[in-house]
Amino acid sequence: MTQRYYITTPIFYVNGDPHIGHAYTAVAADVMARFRRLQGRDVWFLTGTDEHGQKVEAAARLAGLDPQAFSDDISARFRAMVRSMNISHDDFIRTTEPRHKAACAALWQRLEAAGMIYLGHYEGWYATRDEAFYGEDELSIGADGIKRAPTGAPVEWMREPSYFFRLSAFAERLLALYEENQSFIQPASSRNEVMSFVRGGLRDLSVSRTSFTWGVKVPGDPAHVMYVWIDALTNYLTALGYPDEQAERMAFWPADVHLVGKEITRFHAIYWPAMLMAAGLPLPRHVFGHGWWTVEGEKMSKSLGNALAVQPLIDEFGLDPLRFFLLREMPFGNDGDFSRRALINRLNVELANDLGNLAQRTLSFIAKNAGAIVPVRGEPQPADWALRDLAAGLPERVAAAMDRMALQEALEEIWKLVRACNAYIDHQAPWTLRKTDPVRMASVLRDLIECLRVIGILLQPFMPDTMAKLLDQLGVAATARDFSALTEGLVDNAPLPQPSGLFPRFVEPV
Ligand code: ME8
Repeated sequence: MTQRYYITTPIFYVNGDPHIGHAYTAVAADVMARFRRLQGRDVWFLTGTDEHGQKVEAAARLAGLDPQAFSDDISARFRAMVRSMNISHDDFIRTTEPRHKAACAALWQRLEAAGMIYLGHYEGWYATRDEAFYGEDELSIGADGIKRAPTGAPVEWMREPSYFFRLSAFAERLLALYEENQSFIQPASSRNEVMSFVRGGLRDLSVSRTSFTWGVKVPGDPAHVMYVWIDALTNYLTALGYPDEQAERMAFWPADVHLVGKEITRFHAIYWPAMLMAAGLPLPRHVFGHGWWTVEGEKMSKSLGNALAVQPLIDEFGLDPLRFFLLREMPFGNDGDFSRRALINRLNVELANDLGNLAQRTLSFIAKNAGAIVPVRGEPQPADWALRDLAAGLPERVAAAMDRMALQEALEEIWKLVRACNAYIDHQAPWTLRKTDPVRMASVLRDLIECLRVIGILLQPFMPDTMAKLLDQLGVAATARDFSALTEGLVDNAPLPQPSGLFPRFVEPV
């Protein structure tokens, strides 16, 4: 049976425009989804928008729109952003859709029936910006005299009737889960943080609000709307057809990975599994909290006006170079800085010079001097074996890195072969062999394009359009591009199309 793979991104708040941070998560999830598809797995990849809550209601008011019209507009911008990043999602969920409200109501009722929800009162310090309550000990008072959460968000005292979820009952079971499944929370830094938080004890969670109305109504008590995080987390089930547990797509549950930014790992690694345990539903296999991008050394924020939109970057640098940069710049899980200089440097060194040049000089040499056909191998020499071994072992090393979601490491493994090919072509010097030993020249060129084929196939998830172009130039049939075809080879003497450059060098406009 085909193994299933279900991966999700966070659903993004529609209180502001999409930016490079959102695109980052979407691209990383996209690379994982495409990689699994090429491995032959049955993939479901979900993204979407989170449209309820006080924050969205307030943003809509500021824009002079009703929250639904406001959400429709911003949600469409997120949809456009993921389209322009060439994201291969299978579904785009919106929490204002009827299917989602039905799923939230059903899950709520299931928790209530299990005795996991009760009515009480909530009072405490609430930060609207974070949609979260904070303990007194977490707050600080700024120079402006305003009380703030650790995130910098201003807080205000709130008291209201509220339903509670019996989160406190789950601390032991959650800790046991983290112990038994060591990779449930990744990376390790997030795991440690969550574990010490849970060890500190959990309080019951306030899961409804009466102070505003933009949300999913609590079944049987319409004065309350559900806390936006309860609503939001449920989206991962909604998209599979919950509450219809017979729905075909429910076979994708439990999710393999919830990919999120590290600031919301807590919600996914504590609240969500506790809710699922309480409802008697299977738990996701992994929660991965990736790092944060700053822009030119600064935190991205509305007030600084430095949130990078993706379209101008795609227009200037090209889509695939941008996708590449996002995953190449720092180990997946770490924070990184998005700077124009770093981006241009990566593009020119690793794409234009290393890979682009390798493909260009090999393929145009074949076009000019080897009859524009797939050259035939001769007697191998030791240098050939070293290169062939490196290429033959690469798929396994890349797959092992991807299993750990070490996306940057996967790229680094591939680049080891790219660099080895460049060293090989320099040492073997086919331009000299052309005069002295044409049989050997053909053999060298063949080894090079076999490596390019492996590189092109493995890089498809990262740079789908450009790698399609490379594989076209190598004459690789569309049916021979998934990972099962990696061990196959090119066909002796098959004609090769006219090559053209893959990655132009970026030159700063003067
Ligand atoms: O938190 N660097 O939505 P959100 C890297 N609706 N990633 C970034 C980033 C940055 N500077 N800025 C944003 C929410 N992200 C909730 C989620 S899920 C059930 C509900 C990415 O619009 C990153 O994935 O605030 C982060 O977790 C997400 O956008 C936050 O999006």
